[in-house]
Amino acid sequence: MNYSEKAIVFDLDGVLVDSAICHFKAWKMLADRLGVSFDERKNDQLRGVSRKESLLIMLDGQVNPSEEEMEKFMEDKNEFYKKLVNESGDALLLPGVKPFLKELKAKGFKLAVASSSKNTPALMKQAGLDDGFFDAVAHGGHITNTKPDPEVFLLAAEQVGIAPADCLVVEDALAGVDGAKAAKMGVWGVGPAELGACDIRTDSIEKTDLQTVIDFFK
Ligand code: B16
Ligand code: MG
Repeated sequence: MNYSEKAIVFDLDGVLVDSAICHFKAWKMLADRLGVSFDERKNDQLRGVSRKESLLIMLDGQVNPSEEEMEKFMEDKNEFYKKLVNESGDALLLPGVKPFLKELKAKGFKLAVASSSKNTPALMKQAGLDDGFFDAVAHGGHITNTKPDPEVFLLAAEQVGIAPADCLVVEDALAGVDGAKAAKMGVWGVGPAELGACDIRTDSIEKTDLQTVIDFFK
């Protein structure tokens, strides 16, 4: 069977690339500088949400900067984040991703990326995913409302020309799972976070059978 009328819509950070740890370290650097408490549990609330919302969650009302100061904080965090991503080199790409994408493509699926991150183009380039793997890429630079709003998922579906009901979203964050559900798409949850009810739930792309994805569309 050919699945050219179906799409798999991938989140980027935590699904295709291992940049979540770089976000954590960069926010931690800023939090330490500002004397704000920040740990992995608080960091979990930042997964999938925008840079500005992440800053507000990190600050947690412990510091109340002006708009101008917030812009500077976000710039500093992003510079440190980009440096960490750059240092991670080839390790940025998560294991098993490219072979799985090739298997899906061979079955005819349309493939898209839907990420909150404005760093998406640079990350995809570094991970070697900018070379014909995807039919569409929707990211934080294209949208007004970030996850859990469905905007980025609906944009990806529109770009590949597939109805939302025929899309399956791969996500590692609760904000993304909620956004995919709001877009009326199927949800495949990966990674360690508590994601609530999902149509498919696996540890990672590497630890997923192609048949599990195919069965979802049957
Ligand atoms: P940036 P995703 C999200 O990417 C990250 O999970 C989240 O931690 C980050 O705050 C957000 O992108 C914005 O990223 O600061 O690079 O624009 O999971 O939607 O691929
Ligand atoms: Mg993610």
